[in-house]
Amino acid sequence: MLRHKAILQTKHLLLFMRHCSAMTVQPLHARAGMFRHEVAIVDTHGHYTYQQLINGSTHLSSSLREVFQSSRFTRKHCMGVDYEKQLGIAFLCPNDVSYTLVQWATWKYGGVAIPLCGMHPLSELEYVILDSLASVVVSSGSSDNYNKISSIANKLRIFHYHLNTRELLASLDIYETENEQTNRLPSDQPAQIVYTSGTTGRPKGVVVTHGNLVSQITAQIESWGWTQDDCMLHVLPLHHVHGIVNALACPLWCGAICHMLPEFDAAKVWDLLLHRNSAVTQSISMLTAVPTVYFKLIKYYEQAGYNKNEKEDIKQHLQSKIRLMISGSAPLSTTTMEKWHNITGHWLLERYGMTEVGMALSNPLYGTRSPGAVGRPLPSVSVRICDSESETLLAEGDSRGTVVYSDNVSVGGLLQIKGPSVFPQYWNRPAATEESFTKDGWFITGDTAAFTNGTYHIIGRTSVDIIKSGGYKISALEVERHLLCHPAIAEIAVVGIDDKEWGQLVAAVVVHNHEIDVSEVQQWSKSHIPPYAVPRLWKFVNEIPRNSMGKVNKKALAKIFDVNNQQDKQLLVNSYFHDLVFPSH
Ligand code: MCA
Ligand code: AMP
Repeated sequence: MLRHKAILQTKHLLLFMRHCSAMTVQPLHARAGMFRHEVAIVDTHGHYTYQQLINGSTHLSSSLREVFQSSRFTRKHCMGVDYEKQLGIAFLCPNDVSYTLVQWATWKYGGVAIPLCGMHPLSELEYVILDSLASVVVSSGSSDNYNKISSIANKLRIFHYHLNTRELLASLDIYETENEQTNRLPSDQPAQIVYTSGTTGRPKGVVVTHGNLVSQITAQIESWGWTQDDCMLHVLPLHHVHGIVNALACPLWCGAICHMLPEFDAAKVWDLLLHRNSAVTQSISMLTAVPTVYFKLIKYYEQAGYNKNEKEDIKQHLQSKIRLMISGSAPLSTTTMEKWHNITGHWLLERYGMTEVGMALSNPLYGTRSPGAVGRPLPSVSVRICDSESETLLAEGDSRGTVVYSDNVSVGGLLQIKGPSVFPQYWNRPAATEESFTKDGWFITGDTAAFTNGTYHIIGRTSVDIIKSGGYKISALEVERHLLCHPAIAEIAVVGIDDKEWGQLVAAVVVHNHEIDVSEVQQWSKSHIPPYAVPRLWKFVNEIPRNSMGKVNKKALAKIFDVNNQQDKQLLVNSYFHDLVFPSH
């Protein structure tokens, strides 16, 4: 009864929000009171109700208030910067309930949540903390998280607040009422800053407002038929929109369950999908992941050597228990889609999104999901495709339909997006913000798209310097910039090489100064760039070919890696690099 009431309330709220032009929104955390006694999060330590999330986050919010006031004072005086208006709270939490508690506590305090990534080297963490002008850094979980944050906070003289697990768990059971003041927030109030790779410069902070968040969440709730009975399996990192919004905020918005794994682990995911060895009564009904995850799940299944009956049982279980499996963040190959269908009986629903806009295009919940296509605009999202040279409008559409203005739209053009889910600005970067929007306010995605047979297709990117590997966006220029600091590297060009498992592999063409040991360079790289950005393929040359303007033709250069030569590739990927250590020339 309660559940039905809550679903009805959700529907009314959605309708209300669509039709009113109020300048405030009910933020995610303010909805928890509707589902108090339901389980919200399951993690490796236990399970937590929505009331416990209210309790823990309200308690933490009060602690942060005290910390914030003193730290703002400290920073103002020690660095001479006016932090009065910047309520940034950067946080490094594992994938467990503490992440949501910090996020909600930040919002209850009126602050901006800036999620950090535990895999990033210290220099990268420090960069994000400094660039975002965070005034407080919060950590929870392992001593590794504590040590990393503590060393940066000491260096930058920022207040470090570490959540003591025992205290945190105790706070969950101290009853708190909601904070009336934050039950509605201005829709343009920043909720979070998510860092994403730029093409040319350092990573940029994408400011996402509460209005953006609500719009991004509700578009998914409506398009993908979310209900309170759903249980999402969460296997993604929590510093990107896919993990933050699609896999975590959506279930919490509608009173469903988010079952969080600390990290992706194929064996554990299969166990949970099949509801094996699980102490949890609720079985998984949804999964959202990047194509690499599905590739790895298929590989694990194939290696398990199931017999015919076992395969049938698996398929039957997944067909009866799982409602929807979604893929995105990178192109899904037809092979992966078909293999997954043969194993599970499910056609993956592929959708297209971006940190700056949330989800924009999606295959249908009901009806045919075409391989290689990303479907149509989500509710409230407008998209258009413009000719890449003349900028002529080729097609424009929204969830009601697309008008085609030119047959050239099947060849492809620049994809642009507009709507309430689109971010307002890159943090502290007015020039970059201005460059990213057309004069009439459309966000320029940098992706090339076509519209054929009633559906959109992503067919490439405008810049070869953006690589997508394992669903992560990597700037080739950033990797080059960092690796050039290695004493053995004289010149470097980084390119993305197509790969069935990772989508693209990061590859480096290098001119070296003296004898070079690739495994040493790789190890060294890990303290400067995230592990997923470290080049996996290496080629050593005497000279990197350049045109008369001194520019490298990266498309031509990529051919140096013969992807059809499996032996060569295997050798490289497996890091038997000694064969590749060339004498100095
Ligand atoms: C890791 N390895 C790699 C790569 N990453 N090798 C080649 N290329 C890579 N990119 C190697 C490691 O060095 C290690 O090798 C081995 O693979 C296992 O590493 P591990 O990190 O444990 O890998 P994993 O856990 O299997 O990770 C695969 C993953 C992960 C789960 C797919 O990459 C991931 O979580 N990706 C999701 C990123 C994401 O959320 N993107 C969304 C952003 P060795 O064992 O030899 O050391 S896009 C977004 O948010 C927009 C809005 C959108 O549209 O969604
Ligand atoms: P990020 O900047 O990390 O949010 O990644 C966004 C980028 O991921 C987009 O600009 C696309 O290039 C890519 N992307 C996301 N979903 C898809 C998809 N389904 N197919 C192809 N590319 C995608």
